[in-house]
Amino acid sequence: MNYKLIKMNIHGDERGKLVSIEGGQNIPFEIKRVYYIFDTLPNQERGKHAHKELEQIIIAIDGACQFVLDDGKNREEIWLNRPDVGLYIGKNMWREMRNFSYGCKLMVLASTHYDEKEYIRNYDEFLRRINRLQEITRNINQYTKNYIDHDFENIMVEYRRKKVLEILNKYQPKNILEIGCGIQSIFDFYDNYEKFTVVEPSEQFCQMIKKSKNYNQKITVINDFLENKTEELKNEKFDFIILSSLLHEVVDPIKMLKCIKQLCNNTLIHINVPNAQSMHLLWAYKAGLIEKIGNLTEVAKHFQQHTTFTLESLTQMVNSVDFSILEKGSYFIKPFNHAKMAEIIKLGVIDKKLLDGLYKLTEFMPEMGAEIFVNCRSK
Ligand code: T46
Repeated sequence: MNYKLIKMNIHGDERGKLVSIEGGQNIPFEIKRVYYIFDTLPNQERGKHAHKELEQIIIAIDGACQFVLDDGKNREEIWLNRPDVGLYIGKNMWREMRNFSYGCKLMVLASTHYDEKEYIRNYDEFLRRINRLQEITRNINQYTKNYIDHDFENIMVEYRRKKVLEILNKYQPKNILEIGCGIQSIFDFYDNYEKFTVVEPSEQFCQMIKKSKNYNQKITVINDFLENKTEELKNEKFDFIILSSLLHEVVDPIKMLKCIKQLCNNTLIHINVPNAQSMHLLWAYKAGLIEKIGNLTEVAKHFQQHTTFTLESLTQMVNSVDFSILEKGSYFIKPFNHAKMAEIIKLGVIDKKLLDGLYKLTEFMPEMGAEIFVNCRSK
């Protein structure tokens, strides 16, 4: 349940009592609004709604009333009857207020300005939202775990980063947006920026990158889906957007590219995704192990991937949203699937030097790398 009671200190003497509430000290959010409710009546109920983003602290500065709190799964009732106890209610919590004592006065501290669009006043709609949010959280949690658990993916992450860094070092952008950072953001490896924004839906990934020694005041980490933040980020004037290993995972890649387009102002975008014509897949196809080039493999489904790309189909998609391509190619020739690659590394059959060689081998096999990339600009 996203609520808690916060006890506040009373400064009292023979003249009476005083409670002080100080922003940034005993309040877990920045206070943007204060309102109070008075002239309440015992037979009148209030509330009966939830908030999408708003956080509040409610204090019965005089009298008492009962709060019903509901997170879509459990319902709890509490009494608010002390001026030194605040009820914190976080987002996505249904609340009802009843049994007001005569003259009860509630003072409310709120984290946002008043916005009626932010209310959910219909209980069924609230339940639908909660179910949707839980589904997303479950998927993201499972996704996070799969990536952390998978051996060879950690090595692929390093080579993918190497590619992104080559491009960052070439263009030296100053205001960067990274969409979906995984367990480590690129800001750990590239520091020639003035502003760095990360948008990442996994809370665990966000917490991990915030613990980095390179995390600093120039960095903003937003724990959300890009689609929800496009409006907010529209005026940021990013000069570089990194969309590394993500486009194949989203349900609607064109929609995502269109969201990105709204953030562009002569912006350079780097996109990389797995290659459906990677050497190991072509080999598996010729060996009769896979029926068709371009089908999602079992490992791909495990990682919640939705779309397969070739250099040609990625180019077409990027062109279809009016981005012009500056460079494109592939990197890291991967002869085997992830599991076999992990196995031969464990056995010592190939070492770091040979892995580095595989990264560069696309010089001779330009379209057969395990991953493909395009660097483009919005027209
Ligand atoms: C909450 C509980 C504890 C405004 O114009 N500005 C405001 O800042 C607020 C809070 C309300 N209003 C208007 C909207 C309605 O026309 O005041 C009217 C009464 O608001 P409402 O019916 O939402 O009041 P309650 O007591 O049911 O709920 C209020 C808060 O709205 C709500 O956020 O959590 O108190």
